[in-house]
Amino acid sequence: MSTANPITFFDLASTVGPFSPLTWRTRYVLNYKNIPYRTEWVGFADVETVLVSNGVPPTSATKPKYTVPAIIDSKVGQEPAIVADSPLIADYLESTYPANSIYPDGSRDLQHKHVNVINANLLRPIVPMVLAVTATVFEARDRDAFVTSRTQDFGAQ
Ligand SMILES: N[C@@H](CCC(=O)N[C@@H](CS)C(=O)NCC(=O)O)C(=O)O
Repeated sequence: MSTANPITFFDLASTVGPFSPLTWRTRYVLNYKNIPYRTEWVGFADVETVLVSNGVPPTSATKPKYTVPAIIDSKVGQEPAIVADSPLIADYLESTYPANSIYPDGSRDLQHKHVNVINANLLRPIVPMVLAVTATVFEARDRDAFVTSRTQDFGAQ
């Protein structure tokens, strides 16, 4: 594997380093597989602008349409692979870089089901409880954008 073309990994900028459980999913896979990457830190206020300008596809038809994590794998002599959405990124990295498998013993489907259960029963229910503390990890401009966005979504400050 060449280190001349590390994968570009889009993660959320903060004052405390990597903090998003969703972007950590991709960071863990990259680290576990020892795949060279460089992090492009994206302010919360700039997620859509930065991803659109890099040709990253939307992850949803509804708001938020553009989300991190996302990766660009620029391979010499080939079209770059541009992937968003943590489960799709995991599948892409596993099929492209099979060493240090993240799906041992045919466990892919079970792991994806597990993640779906965690999302529905743990992550989504605790979001309203962690919104206030999440806002504190951003620089001022991103914090303002986060508070505006989540106030619209959850109807309270
Ligand atoms: N289904 C996506 C969800 C990713 C997601 O929601 N990312 C958040 C950051 S943790 C985001 O980019 N939000 C942008 C916004 O709310 O505008 C995945 O698993 O990658």
